[in-house]
Amino acid sequence: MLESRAHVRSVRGAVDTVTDLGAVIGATDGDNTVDEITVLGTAADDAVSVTGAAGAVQLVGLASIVDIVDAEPTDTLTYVANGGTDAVDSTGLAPGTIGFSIS
Ligand SMILES: [Ca+2]
Ligand SMILES: [Ca+2]
Repeated sequence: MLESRAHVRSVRGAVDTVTDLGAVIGATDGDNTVDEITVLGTAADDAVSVTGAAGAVQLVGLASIVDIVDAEPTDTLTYVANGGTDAVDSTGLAPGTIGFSIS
């Protein structure tokens, strides 16, 4: 739940948000459970870029930068366009980092 609150704050404010999906905050490995992160775009046209590798994922292009650490391949990151004609570039996301989808 803490992760969800952090996420909501990330799309409403202008402060970078780090979401740690590890079992222990500050540790460097995953928690072996499925974590689902949803990032909401704005109602306007957004240009979003997702990059990452080795458990670290970054989504830029919105009011704030969303950083995810300790991600596992079974975790998911869903980007919701939320209206407008959005451009999403995930070519910088290494395969097996996190399950990324666009909704
Ligand atoms: Ca996980
Ligand atoms: Ca949008």
